[in-house]
Amino acid sequence: MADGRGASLFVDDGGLAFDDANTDLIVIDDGLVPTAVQVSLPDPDVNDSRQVTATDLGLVSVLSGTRVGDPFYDPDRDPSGDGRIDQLDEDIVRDHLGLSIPSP
Ligand SMILES: [Ca+2]
Ligand SMILES: [Ca+2]
Repeated sequence: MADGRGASLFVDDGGLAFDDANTDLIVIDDGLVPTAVQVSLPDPDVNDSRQVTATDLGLVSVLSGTRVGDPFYDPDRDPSGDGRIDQLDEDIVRDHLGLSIPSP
């Protein structure tokens, strides 16, 4: 998106705002040197059904309280990608309930 001063911002996410990798690339181009920044975006579609539903919320909720290193921790059910499954992750899914994610 241009800011009116010749700078631009691109988000290259391979066509999806939410993807399996939980990371996306932002390119900031000031007209001189483009700079790429890797960012993490939440992925509320934890079962990759391309819809965010109560099923996703249940899959996250059942593992709430687990973290990296715990036997039941599952990174696919950690929408924030911070290594802990907690209320924040449930809130991310809840905030996106009903969202449909287009096919790539
Ligand atoms: Ca889903
Ligand atoms: Ca988390």
